[in-house]
Amino acid sequence: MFNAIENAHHIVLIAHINPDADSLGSASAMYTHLMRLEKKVTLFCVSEQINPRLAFLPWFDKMRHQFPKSADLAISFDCGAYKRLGVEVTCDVINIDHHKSNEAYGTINVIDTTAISTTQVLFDLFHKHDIKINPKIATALYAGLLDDSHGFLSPKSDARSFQMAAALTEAKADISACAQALFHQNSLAALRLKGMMFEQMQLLFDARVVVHLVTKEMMAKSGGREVDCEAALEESMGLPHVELGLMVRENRNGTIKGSLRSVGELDVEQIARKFGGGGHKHAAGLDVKDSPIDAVYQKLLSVIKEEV
Ligand SMILES: [Mn+2]
Repeated sequence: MFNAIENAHHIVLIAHINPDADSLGSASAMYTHLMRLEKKVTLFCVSEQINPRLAFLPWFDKMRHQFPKSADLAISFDCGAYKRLGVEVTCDVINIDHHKSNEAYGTINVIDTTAISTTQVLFDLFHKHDIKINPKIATALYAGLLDDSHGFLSPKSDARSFQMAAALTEAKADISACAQALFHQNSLAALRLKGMMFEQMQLLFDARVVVHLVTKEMMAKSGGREVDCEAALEESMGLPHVELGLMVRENRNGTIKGSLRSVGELDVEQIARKFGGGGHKHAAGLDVKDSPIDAVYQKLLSVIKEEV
């Protein structure tokens, strides 16, 4: 993989559609490393609206939304499905990820499904190749670790996560900036949207399933963003008896987004896959085009009914 980087002239680092701290953090860390190698690098994401919470990540302002024609190597981060790149890539691709559902679409695939975050895959790679982790890289890697482990509260957190956190703290990661941006910062619009979501939330199947329907009207009235919806879904997973959570949202562009969460043995990735989506055992998502929200919701419910 580092050979391919060595031989490339113009490298594009791809964060997936609607990037999170893990995807963008990985790309940011690699950007810092490639700058040190004096490579021509472009940070790319097809989404023009990127969660402003992530603005603390190094090189956030370098993000471009036009795929550069002169690129001869692309590296994708945290991107399990080819379509999540949001662009047709004709050059070689290095696919770095931790999703079980990864399609291995890369010319080179570096996939570690035991890693809690893609930044952990990258951390291990840097470690293996004796690549020095400076404070910028440390902050970017820590951001992905903190977010994907839900602030180390996820049951997937283990000694390896804490060892990585310790190493990054020693490398001078700005851990308080990460905590502030990813877990403390809030917006009035996000809180209003959350209020509406809790108002219409329903408990089904003996209160083992919690469901949220988010309409375009709710989004418009609250002024909340698409990324704000997941927070309410995750909070509702703390209800007694709840084993599975579903959020179905109507996006501004008319597509429907489904987000699934589970605790314990339930595997929501299996459910998401039936709808062309993917993710992890306890957190998965899917996108549906040309279908009304109620139809998607009913179809999901009938699949969920079989699982719980
Ligand atoms: Mn991830």
